[in-house]
Amino acid sequence: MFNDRARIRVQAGRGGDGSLHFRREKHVPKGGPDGGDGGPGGDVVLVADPNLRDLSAYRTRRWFQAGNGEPGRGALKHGATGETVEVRVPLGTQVFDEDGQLIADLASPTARVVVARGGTAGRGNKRFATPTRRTPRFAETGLPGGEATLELRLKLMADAALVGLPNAGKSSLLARISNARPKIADYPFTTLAPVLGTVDAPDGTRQLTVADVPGLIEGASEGVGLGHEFLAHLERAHLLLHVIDASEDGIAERFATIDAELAAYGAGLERRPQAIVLNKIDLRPDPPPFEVVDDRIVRVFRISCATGGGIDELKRALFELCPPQTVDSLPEDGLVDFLVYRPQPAGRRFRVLRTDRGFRIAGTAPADEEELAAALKAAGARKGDEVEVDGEVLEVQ
Ligand SMILES: Nc1nc2c(ncn2[C@@H]2O[C@H](COP(=O)(O)OP(=O)(O)OP(=O)(O)O)[C@@H](O)[C@H]2O)c(=O)[nH]1
Ligand SMILES: [Mg+2]
Repeated sequence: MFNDRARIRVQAGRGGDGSLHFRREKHVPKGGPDGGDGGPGGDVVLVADPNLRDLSAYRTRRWFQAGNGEPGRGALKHGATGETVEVRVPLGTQVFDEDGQLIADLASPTARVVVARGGTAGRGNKRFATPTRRTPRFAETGLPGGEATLELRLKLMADAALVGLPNAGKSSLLARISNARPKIADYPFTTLAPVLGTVDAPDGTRQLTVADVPGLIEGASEGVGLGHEFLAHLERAHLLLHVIDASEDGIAERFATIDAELAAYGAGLERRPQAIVLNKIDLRPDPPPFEVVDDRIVRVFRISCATGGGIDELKRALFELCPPQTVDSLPEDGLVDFLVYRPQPAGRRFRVLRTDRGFRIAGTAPADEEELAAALKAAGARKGDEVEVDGEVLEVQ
């Protein structure tokens, strides 16, 4: 099974609490404050991995939790940072939040996106010492880490993608030019899921990725056949290789059928450059000329996957038609490689401090009691503990 969608839940680590501690010295009843800071919580990071082909790993594993920061200790010992968790996803994975907003696009092989930020650590009491407050009897508690439910959707990254009716010979062509070994058979819908192949340049200096996508038929963009589910995988190909069986009549009509589906799907496919590949010329060595006039058509090839005729020329031309990608060469129709990170909602306007009697709220205490209760609970407060809010001592409910 090829899985191009998954839903995962991510939880970053909580920041470690600052330490409330005083130096112990002989003959000095209470030395100066020496409580160290906690360690920040670990992040959850999505990482693009060009070796992964789909999202099937996330059908069984859906929950990712980073490590909590460790608390600070006396003698100014700072807590260790919580462990970061990396979630590896195939190149071309897009990340959406629960409202369906795109938050990140892992479209480059080095892409890394923090999807849940570790909680800020609490500062130890040493940090709060001032000339007028030599013995601060409180320390900050750490903040909870971010959490989110994420929808992952893979849109394959390929330099070129093969499109065409079933049985046109798309998989045969991929097998001829690349390292991929897709299934080939003389019945329609042999290919049930996209296959990526790597094509080596004849001089060995470059490689291209070519995607073979299940055959399209009329109505594909509305869900007829198999192809519609996979049209999304064409979106990021720089060139479409439109494979047509040239051994039969009606080449221009079959071109138009597929082209109409690309246009109906939209998303830039209607503007994408196309190379026409007239296949099976062994069965009809002299196919009628391809006379469609269309400025998206960059080349017309005549090949036979059965005999290998025309394959070398096509392979060479592919490297000319798919120039090496640079940031400047990316077209403007949505093929951009971008990374967005939406920071967590604005930080809280208060902090929970741990005191030697219980807890204290510093800053602007929230008007919402539930928010306060949740923050206290996250800081480790239990029922009956004392909490000082705006100079008033309350009991945690
Ligand atoms: N004679 C001849 N047969 C070919 C040629 N190319 C492909 N075929 C045959 O055409 C049939 C279909 O080939 P596939 O490569 O599976 O076609 P496809 O476009 O991938 O088909 P789907 O995956 O079903 O969309 C197979 O029986 C191939 O052996 C060719 O150049 N000449
Ligand atoms: Mg196929």
